[in-house]
Amino acid sequence: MFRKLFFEGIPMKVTRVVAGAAVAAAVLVSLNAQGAPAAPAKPAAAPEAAAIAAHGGDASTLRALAKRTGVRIGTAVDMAALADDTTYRERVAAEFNSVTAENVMKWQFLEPERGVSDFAAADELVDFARRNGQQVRGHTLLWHNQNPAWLTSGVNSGEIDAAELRQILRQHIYTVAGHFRGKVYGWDVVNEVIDDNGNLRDTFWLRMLGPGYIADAFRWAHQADPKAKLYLNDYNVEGINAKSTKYFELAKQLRKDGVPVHGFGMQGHLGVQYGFDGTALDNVLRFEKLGLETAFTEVDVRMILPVDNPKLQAQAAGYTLLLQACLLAKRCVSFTVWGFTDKYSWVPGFFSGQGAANLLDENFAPKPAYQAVSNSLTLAGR
Ligand code: 9MR
Repeated sequence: MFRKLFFEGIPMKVTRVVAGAAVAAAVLVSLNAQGAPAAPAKPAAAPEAAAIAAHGGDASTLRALAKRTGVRIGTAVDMAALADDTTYRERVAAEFNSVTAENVMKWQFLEPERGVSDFAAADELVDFARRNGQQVRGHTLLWHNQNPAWLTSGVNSGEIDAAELRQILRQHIYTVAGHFRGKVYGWDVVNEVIDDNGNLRDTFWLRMLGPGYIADAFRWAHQADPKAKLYLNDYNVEGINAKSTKYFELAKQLRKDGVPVHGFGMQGHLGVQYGFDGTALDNVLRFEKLGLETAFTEVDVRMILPVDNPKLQAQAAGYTLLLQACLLAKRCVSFTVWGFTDKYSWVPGFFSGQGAANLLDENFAPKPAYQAVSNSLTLAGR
């Protein structure tokens, strides 16, 4: 499948597979250029590598099927499950070629004490990914949730004023994007900065720093890691609506101002009880017309429990809608699920009475949605 891609600003016709390989090579080169330990040409043999073969090998895993489409297939990773649950670990390795930290790259975990960085858990994920030939999406440099207590209490008490907050944010972005330079291929630079009515979200960032904090965050991230793809990321922006339209206007303005924004991330937290918005592809395409790449970054499709067959079918349709929008678009580079087994999912804890949002059930058995994703990738590949 030949597609028109823009690589380093030069329009070229390449297969997406070739483009993916070029990106991987660039990551290796940049690692070496920074004096980091030279990456081996092939990922070192690891127990997880055997798992890839054990789960159908190259022929049938999602990552093998996705490779033939040029769209990366990713999952959020729960580090506790990765440490404790062998089946989970094997499936992460076997099925996905991209990973996102579900939590451990958030500020709360990276700087629990002011001035003291703790990269241990995040580095573990980066190492796991390297051993298994996977790429890493960075999530997230700036959010209104999961910030360290010292930061939120300092802001709330007035101990940290606007000028200091700006310095703190800049330092955080330099430190974190700098630490992972060459190790993550992209960052959700700002997460959820627009509300459902299409206004800039009322957060302490906006109240204290004014709307310019968004452009600042992108500029600082670009300074710290000039090769990383820098993303706006949010939920309820999969279709054309007030919120996604505000992002469209914001992205257009930022690009016009020369701010280094490269991508639009649509989280994709859907629920079968709401139905699905058929404008997803049009939405993706309008962002791509601005010159941005796109990605589905946190897909899951929840349901009101108990599970039944019609809900499972609807769930499969929800996954399919978003995946096909990505496959049909020209510059949609990845499709990431927010967890892949119902055994570990944020959904039941946040939406009472809801769950079963993932591709595999709590025993790692594939649901119709897994089959649907697999079929879409199979049919889209070449
Ligand atoms: O899945 C994450 C969960 O473990 C955390 O407790 C939660 C805290 O708010 O964040 C979840 O991940 C969120 C992501 O970082 C941003 N988009 C919404 C995700 C689901 O809430």
